[in-house]
Amino acid sequence: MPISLGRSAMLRALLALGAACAALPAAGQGVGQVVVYCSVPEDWCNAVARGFEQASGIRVAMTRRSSGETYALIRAEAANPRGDVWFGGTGDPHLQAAEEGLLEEYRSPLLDQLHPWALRQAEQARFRTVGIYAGALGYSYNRRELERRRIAPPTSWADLLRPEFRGEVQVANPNSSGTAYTMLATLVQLMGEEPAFQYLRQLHRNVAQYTRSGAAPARAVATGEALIGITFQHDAVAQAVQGAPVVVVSPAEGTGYEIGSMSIIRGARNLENARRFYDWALSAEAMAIMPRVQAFQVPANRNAPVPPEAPDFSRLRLIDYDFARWGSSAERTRLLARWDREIAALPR
Ligand code: S7P
Repeated sequence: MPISLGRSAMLRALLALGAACAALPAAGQGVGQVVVYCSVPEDWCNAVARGFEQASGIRVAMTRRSSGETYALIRAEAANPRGDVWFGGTGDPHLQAAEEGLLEEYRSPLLDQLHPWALRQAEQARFRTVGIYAGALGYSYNRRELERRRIAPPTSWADLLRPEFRGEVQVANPNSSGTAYTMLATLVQLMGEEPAFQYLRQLHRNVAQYTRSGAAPARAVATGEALIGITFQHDAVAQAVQGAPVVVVSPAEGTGYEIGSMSIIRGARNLENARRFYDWALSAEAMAIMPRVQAFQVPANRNAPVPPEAPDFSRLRLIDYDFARWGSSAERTRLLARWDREIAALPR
């Protein structure tokens, strides 16, 4: 039955229609926002935010913190989550958060494009996290400074204890930094727990400072502020390609590695947008951003280009890092508490 409207009713109806149309997204555009907690370097966070905004029309509110700090924040906000996605950072705290019920299960349609190691990370966490890149641990030294002081280059973990490196080594605090936790868990797996803590006690004498951020020691080596920085190898490569006199070392005894991860936060307020971000971030297109911002990890999508600067995993002496164990809530909490008690508290 046709409906007839008076003039003012017609005007009201037209205004209402206009307002409704203005609120609708144009074809192909998303609405609203997604809140991303980012644990990779700032440049990469910003490039990812811009890339997703362009691809989706969804606004990204991004904040950057180290891996351990982001884990602590998500835990503190669990009753009232403010973040939607946790992008990047070492996999261990993602696994711990998954186990503690802080993350949302999601099976992206892009999972079948990933390398087995990235998928294994997802399976291990019952799809509450996923691998997005892999990076090997190591250290770097300032070649120019070593030559000037006529110090023989270090090649192993053992070399870092040499007396000439007293007060010359930087590494992050494993509570805030995923990189430094990877070192802690790596040494325990490589040497056994008691010898590893004995090693860390000796290393402590040579450590100038424990930084908050894991990659900061590589920057300190580049400027000559530190002789040696323990970081992921790709973070030191990023300094070397900019022309700094930085030499990257993969320790002779062997070393550990990370599966950098991504997760959706449980109770995400923008869940649909979080899933769209997650799918986009797993694409080869999104991972192609990495080398453009000098992120030289191995990307998880099989179709994404591997930067030639990325350390070649097949040539590294890697331990069989037990992510299930060292990413578990019990072990990560216990190891960090032991490090606080027995290492951080030591005088130098
Ligand atoms: O710089 C890249 C990278 O090394 O940073 C992440 C790291 O966990 C964040 O820094 P923190 O050590 O301070 O937590 C790594 O996942 C990534 O490869």
